[in-house]
Amino acid sequence: MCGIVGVISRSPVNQLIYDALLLLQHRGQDAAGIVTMQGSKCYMQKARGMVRDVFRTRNMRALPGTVGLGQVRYPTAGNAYSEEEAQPFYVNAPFGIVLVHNGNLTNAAALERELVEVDRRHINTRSDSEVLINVLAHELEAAAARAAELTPEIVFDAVRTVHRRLRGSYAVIALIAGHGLLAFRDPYGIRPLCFSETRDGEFMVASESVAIEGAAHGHVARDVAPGEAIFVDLAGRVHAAQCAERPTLNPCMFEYVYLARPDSVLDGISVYQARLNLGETLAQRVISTMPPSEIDVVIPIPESSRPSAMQLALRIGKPYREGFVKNRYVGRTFIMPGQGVRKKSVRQKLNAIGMEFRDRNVLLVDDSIVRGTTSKEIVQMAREAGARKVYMASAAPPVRYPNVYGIDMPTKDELIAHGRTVEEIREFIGADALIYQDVEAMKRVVRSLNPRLDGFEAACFDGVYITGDVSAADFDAMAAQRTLPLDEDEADARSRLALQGISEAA
Ligand code: PCP
Repeated sequence: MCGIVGVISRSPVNQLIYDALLLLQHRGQDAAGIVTMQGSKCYMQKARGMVRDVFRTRNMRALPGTVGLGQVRYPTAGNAYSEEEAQPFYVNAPFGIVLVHNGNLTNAAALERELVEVDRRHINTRSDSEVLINVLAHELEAAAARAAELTPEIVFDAVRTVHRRLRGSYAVIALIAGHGLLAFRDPYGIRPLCFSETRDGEFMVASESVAIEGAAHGHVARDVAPGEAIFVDLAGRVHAAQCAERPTLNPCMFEYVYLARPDSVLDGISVYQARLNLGETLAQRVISTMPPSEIDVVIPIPESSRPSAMQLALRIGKPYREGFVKNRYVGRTFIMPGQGVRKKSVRQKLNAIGMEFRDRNVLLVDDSIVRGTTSKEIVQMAREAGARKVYMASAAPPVRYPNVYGIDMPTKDELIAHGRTVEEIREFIGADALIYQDVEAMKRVVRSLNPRLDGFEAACFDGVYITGDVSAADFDAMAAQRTLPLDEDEADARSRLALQGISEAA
């Protein structure tokens, strides 16, 4: 999972891209990058770390131009710690292309072989985004060779072939030097991408609507459709074409559960409303599991669970109280690379307000339980704070299967719900009761917000891999691609930096 943004404007874009990346920081804390273009020359700054640390004034001054891209990275493939794998990626030929990608290619290994053996291209890193830019470059070169100039139709022809070659999830923004900005989305619409156009000729495309509204004070025109490509030439003219054969709209359910900001609207669905709806159905599960009279208070595990917890409390008629305070200077733990850092972070991230727990039966609500790191610590903290009974509810169903489409859940063994019953999970986290959302109810209440959806990519909950091409061998390959363990000193240093939200690039 990453956050990406692209802009074509009449004025310098460096600050606008920076602001948009800050608004997308929740999608990736590991690395950030911006590339701008002036004339046919590219200017790039990328490094490991958070946005505020990667771009200092001197870096911003060195990013001139009215066209640009940006990315915040949360690594799911390749080497999480490699600086070279920070995006944007650049290839020299044809034209000069820079690219940012959010998603995960499930056939990256096969594509890499093809690129090297057949297409005679060179791959330098383990990143699937480098594979993607090379596929795009190869197909653009082939399409351009058949015509006198690079028209939008030629670009779309190249994207058609790219769709035929790629598998998995991808939302992509690329700049083609001297020609314009290209954005496209995989034929299932798994990862989000939306855009805005203003009357004064500014075009902006981003992973989430919040980046457009917050950074450009613009209004989202619409989402890029699954399989669609949009090409904006340097004069600001917008061209669009459907480039996939059978596109369907199946956005990633985990975006609504956890990844996206609540103030974003993705594929016509307000993330906030989706979380309220999840709280509503979770309340029904609670009521059918235990008499609400056994609960004194409902407490969210900040941040993402708040809307669901609030709605649940309202529905069961119990007070909603803030029992944990989140240290705003600690990042999101789920997207931190490394279990050691994540575990250590929970207690530094959250602190209990004793009076909300003492002698009470508390119902803790989280958006999801993935590895169980947070719930186990939190239940313990609630008991230490004096709770009589600690019940736990998850607004998402059990996460039982790996995600192969860009969320860092690649191996089943690290998922607390894989191969365990709810009772076994309850025992593991040490709660007095554990109540999960129902898979079908989750899909129903989120889909009710946009019936035009064909469905969801919800493999981590239902085990259905929507692209239909994921085999057991692919899981093994992805597990093997996991970041190599760090030595102890390095892990400790990085853990300290992550907790402080400070990058080495600072
Ligand atoms: C994540 C999420 C749950 C946790 C982690 C689930 O919190 O909201 O609390 O993962 P686990 O079972 O593997 O611990 P954060 O990433 O800290 O983000 P937020 O503050 O948005 O809830």
